[in-house]
Amino acid sequence: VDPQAAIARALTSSDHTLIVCHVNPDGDCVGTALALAGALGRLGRRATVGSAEGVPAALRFLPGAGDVVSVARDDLAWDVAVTMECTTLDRAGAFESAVRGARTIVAIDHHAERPAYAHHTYWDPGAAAVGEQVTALIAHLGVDLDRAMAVNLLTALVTDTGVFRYVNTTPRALRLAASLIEAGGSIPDIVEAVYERQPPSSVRLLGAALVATTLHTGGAVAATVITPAMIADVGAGPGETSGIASVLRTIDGVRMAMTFEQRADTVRVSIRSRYGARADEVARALGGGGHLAAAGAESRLPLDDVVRIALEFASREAGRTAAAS
Ligand SMILES: [Mn+2]
Repeated sequence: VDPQAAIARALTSSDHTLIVCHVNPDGDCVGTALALAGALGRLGRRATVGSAEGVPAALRFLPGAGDVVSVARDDLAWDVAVTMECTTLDRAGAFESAVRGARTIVAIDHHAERPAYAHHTYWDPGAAAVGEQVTALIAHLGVDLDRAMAVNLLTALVTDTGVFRYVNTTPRALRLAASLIEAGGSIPDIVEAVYERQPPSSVRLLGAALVATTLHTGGAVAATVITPAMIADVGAGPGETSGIASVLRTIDGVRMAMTFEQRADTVRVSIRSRYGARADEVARALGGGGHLAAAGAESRLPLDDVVRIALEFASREAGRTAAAS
């Protein structure tokens, strides 16, 4: 069965649809969720976007971002719940039970692992972003892209391709980007809003994290621990550690780059890799997941254990790919 057709049918007969972002929300899940909500609105259908951890400051420029809710009202019965990039339902955070309670569950994902909890699953690991999948879905719904949808979908694509630098920058992704620009999106405007309006604390935290970086496995693995003291020193808030791992990956010879952010009861691990080293393998060893080159985990183990396990798997991946090249 064509999942797009079944999902389009479910959505067009739903009076109230919940669209859920994953925890640690990014430009792809938020932009794509807002675009889908916009398309459903154009069809006269009510849609609510939920994000358990809200909308990161850098994404608040997205059209409709102000309407995103972070708490699920339990007095509402949802006809359809759509999850964006939630490989497992715990990725929906506080919205997990609302999703479970919906009459029909739809999962849209492009991560390496196929979600296994939904009635309808639209899974395409070849898609550069779920934004790419939802653009196709919106066409299936017969809705023309307006400027708001174009900005949201282009932001999904820009952020998930690292501004068209990662290996997922396919001809298909670039053709889609061109059509989204024609529909009113602007890459320079999105790049400025997402990456170039950082608070000074973020740039200072990056500096501290870079200074504290250690190299392992003959320089193939880079790692840094971000402590609560480092965060307090610069006055940074939650989410300001994102992007640091990709800077570590720019070091010559590095195949696997990792940041370990010490939180109250957890350690948040962000992993970026290249040359075929599997970031998602390392993430899975810590109970997380993700893509080949970008993955993450949040572990309740003590910091020392998390770092030890991550370094062990990262070194193995770095060694395996170095031997193969
Ligand atoms: Mn994505």
